Amino acid sequence: QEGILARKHELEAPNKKSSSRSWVNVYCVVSKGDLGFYKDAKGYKSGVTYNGEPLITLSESTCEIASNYKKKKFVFKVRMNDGSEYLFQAKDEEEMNNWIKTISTA
Ligand code: I3P
Repeated sequence: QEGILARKHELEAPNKKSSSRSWVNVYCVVSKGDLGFYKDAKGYKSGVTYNGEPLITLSESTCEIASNYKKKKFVFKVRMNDGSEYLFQAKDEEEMNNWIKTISTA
């Protein structure tokens, strides 16, 4: 699965807020058990990740609806085993549920 999602880096470690906290649109790709972020589809094709960020290993991550985040709708979160956490906003409920399913089962 791939597509554009708005992303916010919420935590960079357990209970440690990220210093770069604005929402940015990133091109997200789940492939071979990893979640990767790219500027756009072209970036994905050429293998250049957004800001050179490493891929996220989804077997070591959890994904769920961000029910405590009230400012936007259709927001879900991905937490890595190092305690880092990202929020993602989908365009509607169906898209959100598709991503959660893909990320959770990858
Ligand atoms: C952040 C930006 C985010 C906001 C965040 C701000 O500022 O406005 O949209 O999160 O608030 O720090 P900047 O763009 O200067 O980095 P929300 O959209 O969730 O409010 P926060 O630090 O309270 O999370």
